[in-house]
Amino acid sequence: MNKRFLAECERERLHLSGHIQPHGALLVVDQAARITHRSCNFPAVLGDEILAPGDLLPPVLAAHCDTLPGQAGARLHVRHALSSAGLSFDLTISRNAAGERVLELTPAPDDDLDWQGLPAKVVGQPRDHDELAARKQALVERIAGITGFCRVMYYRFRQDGDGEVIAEARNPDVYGSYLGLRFPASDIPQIARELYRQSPWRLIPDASAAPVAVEGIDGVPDLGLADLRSVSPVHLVYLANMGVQASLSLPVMVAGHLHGLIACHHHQPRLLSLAVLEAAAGEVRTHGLVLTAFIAQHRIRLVDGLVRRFSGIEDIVTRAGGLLAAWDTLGPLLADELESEGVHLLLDAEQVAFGETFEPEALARVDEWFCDELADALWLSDTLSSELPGMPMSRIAGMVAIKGRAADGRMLRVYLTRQEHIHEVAWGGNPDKPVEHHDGQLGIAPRRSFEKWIEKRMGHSRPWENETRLLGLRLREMLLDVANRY
Ligand code: BLA
Repeated sequence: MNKRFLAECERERLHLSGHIQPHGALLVVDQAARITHRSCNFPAVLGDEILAPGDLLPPVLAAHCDTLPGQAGARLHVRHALSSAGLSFDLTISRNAAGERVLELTPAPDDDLDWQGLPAKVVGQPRDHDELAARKQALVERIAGITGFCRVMYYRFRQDGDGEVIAEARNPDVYGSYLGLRFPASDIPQIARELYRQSPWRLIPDASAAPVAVEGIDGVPDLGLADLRSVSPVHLVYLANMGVQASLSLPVMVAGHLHGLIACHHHQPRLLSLAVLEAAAGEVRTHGLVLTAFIAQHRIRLVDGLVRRFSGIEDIVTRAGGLLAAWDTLGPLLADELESEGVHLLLDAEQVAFGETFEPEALARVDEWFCDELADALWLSDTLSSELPGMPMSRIAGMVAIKGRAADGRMLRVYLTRQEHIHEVAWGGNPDKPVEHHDGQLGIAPRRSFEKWIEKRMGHSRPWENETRLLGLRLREMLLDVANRY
């Protein structure tokens, strides 16, 4: 992947585009309720409401503004806040990073929710992973029902930043399926994810609509959290290549992190009212809380059991009279506890091994690097050959490395291993971005085809679990403790 060109995507200052999408009008006001900026379409959208930079905000809007909390990122929705030129307008007010208030007025389309015929809402806490998966499927079906979008996907981010579609509801007459496909991290730059983390939704009702400039007294206002914010030109090409005219993304949040997006596509322009957007965002927010509770429950049980975990090891070592003497029982037990296929234990120059382990040359390189070049007491990887400099060829691709010095000065190292797991990954199009000329310059471009593209993935083991670090640290503590005694 071309790193130099990819950095371009992270440089686009999305919040300072100085433009909005044309389906609504926008005002920025200062602390004294004076208008500092407005979108050029303001008169056209609002009919006879001619407000200009320098004017005071009219009382009907100022009253709503006063109720907005003071912290940056605060947000307020008012349905049918204003009527003008025979139209009713929804109002969103948000506070940007500079402390200014950003007002967005959008005509309220006459699409009030028809709850009849919607797929049922499943409530309560899922008990296992199967029930959780069913819940994700039910969620995308319900969001499709609420929004009327033609393809609704549960797009989950992986630890490596790539993402995959794990549930999908779609109209098969309009769209093909992306279910099970993976997409590279670079499709959604970090800078955009940060904005989605802070917003309840991102709606692009018409990807081919021309943006409108925002004019003002001085400078370009921060529109990062404004839903009307104009869309990155690169992303507009992406949507066009996907055959998407309208898109909606709703963040799935787990403990403050962006866990995924509910990504919705439509083949025609599609504008939603604040009422519909709030209903959809509410369902996704609730799902995020259910998911957080599910993950938290698992983690709590693990932490509660941690003190007792590995306590059997102590007895085994005591009976045998030392770590190395206990190896016949200890080796398989350690491998099993961390779901690894092999394990090495080294105490100064002495060493024992069990299961699928490193070839001697590879072990020597791993040991030299981990002991001499790395400060960390615990390190793990599922793609050793690309992360460990000078690593010789090996069947082992995954490792948890643990080290510590016993009280008598002996150096203890434990390497838990996983073998290379060669497998196929189905991507939504070739994930390597083409580099193309645009505006006379070479730059990165979205791919043209999203047809399934199979990669044969080498050099990776099965990924380590989220809990592996915690278990590894506890294991380290316990092993050093027994090493000190025997
Ligand atoms: C934004 N990219 C996005 C968004 C999604 C995706 C969901 C959020 C905006 C939206 O709702 O449309 C990507 N959409 C996907 C993926 C799926 C999907 C993975 O449906 C899978 C099912 N994109 C590129 C390149 C760049 C890039 C090369 O391909 C950068 C040079 C950038 N993507 C990019 C930018 C945004 C974006 C800048 C922000 C758009 C905005 O909010 O203005």
